[in-house]
Amino acid sequence: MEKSLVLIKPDAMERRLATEILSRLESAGLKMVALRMLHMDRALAEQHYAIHRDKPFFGDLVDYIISTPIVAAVFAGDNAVVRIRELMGATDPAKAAEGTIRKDFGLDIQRNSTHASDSPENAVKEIGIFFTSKEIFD
Ligand code: 3AN
Repeated sequence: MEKSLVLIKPDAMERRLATEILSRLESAGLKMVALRMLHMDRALAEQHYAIHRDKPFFGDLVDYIISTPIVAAVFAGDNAVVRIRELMGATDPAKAAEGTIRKDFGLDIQRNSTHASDSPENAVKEIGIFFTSKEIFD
C-alpha cells in the first residue's frame, strides 16, 4: 500500500485539532500505520523543508514549524498521496475547496494546519526523516 507522511502543524496543535484531523483521514478509509509527537529542532526542520531552502518564506516556515510540538503520522492506502492531498485541499486555505481540512481549519498559507507528502517518492524520503522501519506497522 502507498504511504504518505502527515504532519499536524503548530496552528492546529495550539487549537487542539490534532485528533480531529487524524480522524478525518481514518474516516476516509486511510490506515494510520505510524504516529509520534515531537518538537522538531531547526536542523530537522531545515532537512524536512530543504526543497524550499531558496524561497523567501523559508526562514519563517522553519521558525513556524519548530514553534510548538507537532504530531507526525504515516497513513497508508491505495493512492494515499493523492487522496490525502485532496482531503487537505490547496496550500492556501482561502483557495481550498469546501469540506477540505485546510478550508475548515487553516488560518493562512503558512499556518495551514497540515503537511502531506506531494509524491510517493518524497513520501519515502519524508517518512525516513521521522520514523524508523520498526516504527511503521503496516
Ligand atoms: P504543500 O504543503 O501544499 O505541499 P508547499 O510544499 O508548496 O505546499 O509548501 C510547503 C509549506 O510552505 C506550506 N504548507 C506552507 O506552510 C508554506 N508556504 C508555501 N507557500 C508559501 C508562501 N507563499 N508564503 C508562506 N508560506 C508558504
